[in-house]
Amino acid sequence: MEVKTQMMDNRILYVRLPCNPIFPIGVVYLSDHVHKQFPNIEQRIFDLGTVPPLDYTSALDRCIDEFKPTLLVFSWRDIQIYAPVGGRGGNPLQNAFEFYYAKNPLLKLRGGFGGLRIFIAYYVELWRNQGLIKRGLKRAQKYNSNARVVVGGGAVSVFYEQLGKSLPQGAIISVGEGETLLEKLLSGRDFRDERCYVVGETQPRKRLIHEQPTPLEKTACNYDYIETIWPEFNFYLQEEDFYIGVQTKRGCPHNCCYCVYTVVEGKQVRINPADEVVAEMRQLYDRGIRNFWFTDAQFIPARKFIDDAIELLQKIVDSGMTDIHWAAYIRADNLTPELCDLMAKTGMNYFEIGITSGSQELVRKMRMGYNLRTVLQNCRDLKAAGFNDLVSVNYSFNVIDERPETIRQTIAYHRELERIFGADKVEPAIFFIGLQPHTHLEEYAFKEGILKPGYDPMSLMPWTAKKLLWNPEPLGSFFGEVCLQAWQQNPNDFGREVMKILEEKLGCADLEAALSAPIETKEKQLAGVS
Ligand code: B12
Ligand code: SF4
Repeated sequence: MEVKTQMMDNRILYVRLPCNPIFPIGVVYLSDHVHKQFPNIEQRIFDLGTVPPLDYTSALDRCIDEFKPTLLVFSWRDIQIYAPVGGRGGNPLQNAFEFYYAKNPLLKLRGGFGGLRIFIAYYVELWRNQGLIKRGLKRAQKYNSNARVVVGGGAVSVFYEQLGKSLPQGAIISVGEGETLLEKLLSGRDFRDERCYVVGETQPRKRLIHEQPTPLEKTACNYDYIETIWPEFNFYLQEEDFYIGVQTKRGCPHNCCYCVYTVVEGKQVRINPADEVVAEMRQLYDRGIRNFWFTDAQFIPARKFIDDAIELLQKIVDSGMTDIHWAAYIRADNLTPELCDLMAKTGMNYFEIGITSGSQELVRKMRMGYNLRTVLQNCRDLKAAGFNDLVSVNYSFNVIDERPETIRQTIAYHRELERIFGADKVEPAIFFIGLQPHTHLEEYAFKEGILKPGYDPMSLMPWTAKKLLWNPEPLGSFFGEVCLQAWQQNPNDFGREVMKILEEKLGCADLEAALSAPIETKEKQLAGVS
């Protein structure tokens, strides 16, 4: 199908598909970029994250009838729901664990029912979103028979291969950042060299997701313009506890075995100029925003980006925005005392460290590139710099080669973090890895015969979900029981309870044992799978 749309005739409607009300930074950036390239194109943002579920279809219809778009840009943020917290329709991890591991038949039954509820909610959501895309396109074609649809966003980037089967013919499915794809599409150029494919026309190229994104110099988002195309913008300004997204860089150079960010965003780190980031924050600040989430895959991806982080934070200080707070994913191995000072001074009041395990041996086997000793030292520097807020430490047990000994090491490590920050300030977030396509862990699962190529990573069928919710035997049932006990004993402080039970059952190692990893190459080590 030849795409030659007159750029002046384009009317673009950005539809953020239903989602918890997280600021829709993706569509904001896309529409800002398009406006900078094609100032005369009419655009509108429509965020279904702010619409009650019963009104989704009628609100979408109304918006299309009113705006009559020629191009529909659907942004789909998340699909996967395995989290140790109450998600949409219940606590998915708890239900799955009750169903898989409970010995008590009543609990198993409850897990089964809870799981069924989540299973239904998950498929209803998938079908509903696909339905909204089809419906939107059909309706737009009533006004413009050439109307087209492009679909992208976090969820699409992860599941682009699967989604092609259920989206309308001619839909363009996009992986990763969408700015240059839209730019090419709107100027009538061939866009097929971008990370995308057209449903019914081409199959996704092999390793499409591993292709590098087209370089792009990011400038401050123009919120004066955004508020003219987004009638509901105020929704996010009213609630004081919203953390509004600001991106300071793209890309992550690491190889952590379970992580797909590094391919979605690419390994090449591209820094947004500090002045532009501050100018963007200033516009939000002037609209009353005080909480920012730096939406980077990692705020400090490696030591060589420390200077960039320092420059940005120093410019925030110089800007006089002294009463703000910010949060981010932080690789705490990449801090210096100077950076720690600036982090505390600029109001960082929450961060997540994804060390995954407190055992240096396992951290190495998962290819995470962390030195746990350095992380501890940097955390001490951060505390000394005056950081006195919440740290969420993400642990995922049982990823690879977990043993009682490595669990004891994780406990020792966590207790040391508690000594540094205070036990009430360090929140152990216990995740189980949801296996994602295009990761080293997926390759490992193929190699070990746990999954077969061609499996459906979006399936929530109990037999597939049990494998994707990574918790293999021999320790799988043990962790299952520990988690069930924790939910029973202290559901509101699940993470700390899990740590407590593990320590009661297995004890705590010497910190030194956690920090030193004997160098040995084992067959199972992920470093061998490439
Ligand atoms: C930062 C982040 C968070 C922060 C968000 C903070 C905030 N206030 O914004 C926090 C920690 C809160 C978070 C939480 C969750 N997150 Co999160 N998060 C991310 C992360 C790292 C960046 C997202 C981001 O904002 N990027 C910056 C913006 C500019 O990019 P973007 O929105 O993706 O948009 C760009 C492109 O996607 C594209 N694009 C977007 N839409 C469209 C549309 C079209 C047509 C086109 C062409 C392009 C396009 O262009 C945009 C501009 O370049 C991504 C991973 C990643 N590296 O992308 C995961 C990610 C989005 N999260 C994900 C998930 C699942 C969640 C949770 C649901 C986890 C959970 N199970 O609890 C929760 C949601 C919590 C809730 N309350 O509902 C998944 C979603 C995919 C999936 N697996 O289903 C991702 C992709 C991670 C992953 N690989 O699994 N998250
Ligand atoms: S887990 Fe973090 S550091 Fe590792 S590859 Fe992913 S984004 Fe990068």
